[in-house]
Amino acid sequence: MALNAPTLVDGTFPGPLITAQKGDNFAIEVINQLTDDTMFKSTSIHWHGLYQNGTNYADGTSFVTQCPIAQNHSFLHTFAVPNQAGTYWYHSHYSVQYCDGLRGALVIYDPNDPLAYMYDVDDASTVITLADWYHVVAPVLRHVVGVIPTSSLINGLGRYSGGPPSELAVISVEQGKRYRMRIIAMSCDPNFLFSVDGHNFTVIEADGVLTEPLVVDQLQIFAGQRYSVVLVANKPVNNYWIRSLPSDSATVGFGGGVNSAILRYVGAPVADPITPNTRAQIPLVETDLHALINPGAPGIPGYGNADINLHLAISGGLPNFYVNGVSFQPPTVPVLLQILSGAQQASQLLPNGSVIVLEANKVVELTMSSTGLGGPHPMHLHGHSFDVVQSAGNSTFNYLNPVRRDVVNAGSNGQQMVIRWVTDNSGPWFLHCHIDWHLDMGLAVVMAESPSDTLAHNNAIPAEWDQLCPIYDSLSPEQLGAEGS
Ligand SMILES: [Cu+2]
Repeated sequence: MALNAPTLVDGTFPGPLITAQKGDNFAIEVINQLTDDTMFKSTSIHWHGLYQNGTNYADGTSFVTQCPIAQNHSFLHTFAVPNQAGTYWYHSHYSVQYCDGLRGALVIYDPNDPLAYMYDVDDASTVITLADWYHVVAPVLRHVVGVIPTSSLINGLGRYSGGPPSELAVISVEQGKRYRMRIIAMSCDPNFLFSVDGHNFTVIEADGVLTEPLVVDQLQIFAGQRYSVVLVANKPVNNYWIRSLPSDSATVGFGGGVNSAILRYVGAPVADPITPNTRAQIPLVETDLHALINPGAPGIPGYGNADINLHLAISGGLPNFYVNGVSFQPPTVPVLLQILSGAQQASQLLPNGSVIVLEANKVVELTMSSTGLGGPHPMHLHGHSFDVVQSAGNSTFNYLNPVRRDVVNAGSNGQQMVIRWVTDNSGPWFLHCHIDWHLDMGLAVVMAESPSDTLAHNNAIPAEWDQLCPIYDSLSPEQLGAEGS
């Protein structure tokens, strides 16, 4: 893929859909042709949701797993994805660069999907990306306190308050068919309330993990999250509004087709829908979602009964967030390079106070509580899915069959969430708020899994990776672009 003007993949927003079949090996070369001096000119690309077990160096996380790719350089990401299928995405993981457009969908299809009997159509036409859009570049916005997006885009199209009645995204369906819609929240900030007028739909996947089918008529999806839903086109031939109400935007409501796309049955006129917005009757509740395959959180059930019981407290707010009192600042030397160079203890690893060392093959139970402002915070862990044993705002625990995913809402002031995973993937993995502005304000830590095993576990690091830091570190301010300012 080529990154080019202004900050896009192959010149489109969202970037091109990457598809694969379950079990495929990936080889993706990122070619950095960014030239716009008002934006960031270095980059790195993260493949959101893919575990990268044994290929931590290909995770694409600037200053955690690699140095950024400099302008006019490239980096080949080779990795395997055994045993994962579902809805993923890719985006810049360099400062707040993805807010300027560097984001796209990635879908791994399973030829033996156990839920394939539920739908007839699952292709590029049923991928639905929800994004926020800013009319000011990210390197400027990151210095503005209290940024809100100008508007939202569905599959790259949308209208904004005071703007022209531009074209909207159209999802075409044939009456009688069943569609697997893959909904991806690739926003930098807002979560979205997603619904389709006149239609219920059945959730079957959360963040790349199949769920027991659950019928809803609205879902809230946080930045970084994905859902597959089956929509049955069994209503009269017509146009219906698809609604995606952002939690935060300068463009509010649905007047004039803002925050909307069109579900158009074959045979319906080419016209905007006139369907009314109705109150949700059965909105998605996260605790009603259950992993379909091999359900159950790892380890001994019961709060505090894991091998490693961690508590991270989010505090602060604008302009700085803290995790257990420390605001994350990217280190100069990527954490992976520090580990490969011999640093193994938390006390040796930078940034000081932001790296948590975990022993290998242990069950981790992480509680994240929030006392700061700016929530709800969608927290994303690289390198794993996790079981959500307590959802924010919910007092009950579920160790038997909780939802398994890779981004979870940690809630707002006074709330907490609890997740579990197994440390079976040696390497440094970022845990951060997926509101990109919050990440930039320090809402992140690094989980360094078994540093003493990292070299052996990641044994195919290419020579090209070694060159990223010397090249990046030698860049002039002009070559850096706006981040040099
Ligand atoms: Cu946040």
